[in-house]
Amino acid sequence: MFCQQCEETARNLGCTAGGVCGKSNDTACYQDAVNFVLSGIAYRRIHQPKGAKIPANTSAQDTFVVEALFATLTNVNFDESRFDAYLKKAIAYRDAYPQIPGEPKACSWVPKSREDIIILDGGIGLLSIEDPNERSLFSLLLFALKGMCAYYSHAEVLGKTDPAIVNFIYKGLASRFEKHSFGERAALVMESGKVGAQVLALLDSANKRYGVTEITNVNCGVGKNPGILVTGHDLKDLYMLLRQTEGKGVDVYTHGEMLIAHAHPCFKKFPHLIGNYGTSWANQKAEFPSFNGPILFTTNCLVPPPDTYKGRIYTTGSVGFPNAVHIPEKPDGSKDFSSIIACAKKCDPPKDLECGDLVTGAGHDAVLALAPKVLDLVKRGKIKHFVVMAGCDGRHKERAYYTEFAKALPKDVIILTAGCAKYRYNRLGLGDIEGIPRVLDAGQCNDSYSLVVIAQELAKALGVEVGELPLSFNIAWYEQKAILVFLVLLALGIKNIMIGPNLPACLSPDVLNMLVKEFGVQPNTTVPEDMKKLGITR
Ligand code: FS2
Ligand code: SF4
Repeated sequence: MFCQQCEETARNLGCTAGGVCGKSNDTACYQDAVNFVLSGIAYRRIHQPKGAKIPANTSAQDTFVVEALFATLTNVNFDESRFDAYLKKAIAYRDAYPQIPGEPKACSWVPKSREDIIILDGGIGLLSIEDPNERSLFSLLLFALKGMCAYYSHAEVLGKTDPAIVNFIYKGLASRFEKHSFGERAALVMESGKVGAQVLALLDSANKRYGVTEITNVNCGVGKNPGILVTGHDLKDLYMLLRQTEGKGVDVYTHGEMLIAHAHPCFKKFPHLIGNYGTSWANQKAEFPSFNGPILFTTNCLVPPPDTYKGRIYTTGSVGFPNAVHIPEKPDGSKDFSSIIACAKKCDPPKDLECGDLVTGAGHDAVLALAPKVLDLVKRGKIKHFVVMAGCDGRHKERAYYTEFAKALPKDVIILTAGCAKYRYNRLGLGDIEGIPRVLDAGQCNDSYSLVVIAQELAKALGVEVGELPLSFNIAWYEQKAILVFLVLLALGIKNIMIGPNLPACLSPDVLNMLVKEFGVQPNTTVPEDMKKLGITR
């Protein structure tokens, strides 16, 4: 195996003998095989000669490609048997297209045995791309496509689709086997940022089905009933579960990225949605044992569970873990959560983690409703700077940097955040500036879209360019959705983004050089030095 798609990759080079995330060599090889054949589907779809007899309606195939690619994103699916099924289905979809003369191996490759997949050098993983720059640029693109598929699938289940986004996913996948110059590949990566902005906007509008978020205080205590903990990003799963648990004597709690649900009016109507339990994905092993009840993973991040709560893990959607109960979607889009509800009834109520309450819901609608006040505070010098600290949390000690950075910010600085990175500083009691919370949490990582809208609207109101605002970016990344969000920011012309705790391992020296030269991308260093670099004065 060779995987370097996340920030915790071994030695910041690549995982080669089992993943730091817990992904096995065999599962990693299966994921490579799925990715390889998905690129084969894309190649055959895009390169058919005029008049070729191609499948008439590909909507089921499109949904499949999005789901399968999403399943290969970090911490989504650890279950080899699910990838075996994805692989077989991918081959069937690919083979529904006519062959093309001179097509790449991915268009005809069929493994004859498991051993054909679990091999170290089968020419199907990313290391088979020999040129380091080509590999680096295609890796960046592929990671962005994975993030795109994750967000697109959430929008799609809520009825929002966009063929232009799907077409770009095929275009990107097919490019693996095409001849492109460095410049052309770099342009494709930038295009993924542009399309990424479209997918974020699509999901933002899809999530409005549950009402526009309001700035909300979220209870982090516990009730007396047994509970179900819902983690991940899929609001529709949470909604369906809440409907099915009504009047059953079972409470529901959010975890991690699901915190934002409390800020949507539709979710506020459920009295048995008690509150948020615990912090970010990175602390699952410490926090989940005391929840006592079952845990539903609607998306990443899943940390391979220890025996203490292994039997209480349920997965749905693209998520999978060997031997965990998987709740499938029915043809009408509904899901039957009766097994997890029955499990909860047999469990003890959760034990209070005594974390203190949280504030969330500062999406673009909620913040822009406060725009006159915010602008007045900026003009009166009460707010001197905004710093976007969106992104991911992670397990490594060096992430304490983000807590220290938040603590060290002068009191006239507002943090704009989204994603699970916020759990590094959203309980610090950083206070407010004349009623405006100093940590404005827009919600999930996809709600970074809100932060961009807020910045654009503030710039407009002040009659300046976004680049002229007292606004800096100090982003924490972990997985491929954060890569997509990063590229979205670049595509929108945001310069001098600081990123950490490590730079993506897939960046070749030439690609890194391009990011530094053209966009001023910079790695984070120490808190005092970075404050200076970002122009934040004390
Ligand atoms: Fe956090 Fe994990 Fe949101 Fe990422 S819960 S790192 O995959 O998607 O941010
Ligand atoms: Fe390693 Fe990250 Fe890949 Fe897991 S997802 S195998 S930790 S690089």
